[in-house]
Amino acid sequence: MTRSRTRLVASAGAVGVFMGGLAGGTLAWSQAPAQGAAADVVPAADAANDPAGAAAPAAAVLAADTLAPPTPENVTGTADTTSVTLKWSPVEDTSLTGGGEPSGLSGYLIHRNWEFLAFVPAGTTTYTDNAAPGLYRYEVRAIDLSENISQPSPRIRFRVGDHDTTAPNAPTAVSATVAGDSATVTWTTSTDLPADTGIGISGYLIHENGEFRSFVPKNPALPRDGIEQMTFVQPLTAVGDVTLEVRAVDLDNNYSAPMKVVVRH
Ligand SMILES: [Ca+2]
Repeated sequence: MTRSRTRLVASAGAVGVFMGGLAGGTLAWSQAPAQGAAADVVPAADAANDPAGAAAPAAAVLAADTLAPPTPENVTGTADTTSVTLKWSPVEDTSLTGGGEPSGLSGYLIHRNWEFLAFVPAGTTTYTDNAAPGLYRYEVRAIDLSENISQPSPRIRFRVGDHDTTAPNAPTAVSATVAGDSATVTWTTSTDLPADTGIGISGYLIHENGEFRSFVPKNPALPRDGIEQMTFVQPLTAVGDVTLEVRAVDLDNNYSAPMKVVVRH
């Protein structure tokens, strides 16, 4: 069975755009339309009816590329009061064992807050999102000319607009038990505020009798701020009744009210 794939090839310098179709044993695509002309979509020859393949341009027939391109790496960016600019390292749609011939890179897919935002053609490795003030998470995926899509890059987060000046919620359910010269401190994590535009929790500050002792980073495996238990073993230096405090701090260094627990050491 041969399924056809059609591609519109725009004028020089532009990117090919897929119009759909399923991957199969043979790929074929259209001729380049004249600039400004309607796209001239030529279906692939049916191999069963045309065993010689005379109707299909030989140069356009490739073994199916069924493997995704590599995941974009080194995704970084900057944000200001009106936009986020992303950049990443270029991806090559390399030949991989068992995946057929590489079809070549089509470009990159930008997702923002888990929704598709933009397509960036191959050869370009930056994208500027002119976004309203708010908090945004971005992912970059590579897509090849056979519509294989890579895994997403690690998610990165930016806040557009003025700095976050609102403290997170305080942690709750703070408790501690002492063993030897350490206290095992447990708390329920915080959510950053404002709820929709807060820059996000950075971690937690531990104080002992009013003195800063430790910074405990938030669990990086937790993609969004959320409710979970955290545990940290804090060495104790004071003796007697010792007051431990846990504060949440956000990425703009706003910190919450302390939640206190007193232990005997
Ligand atoms: Ca905040």
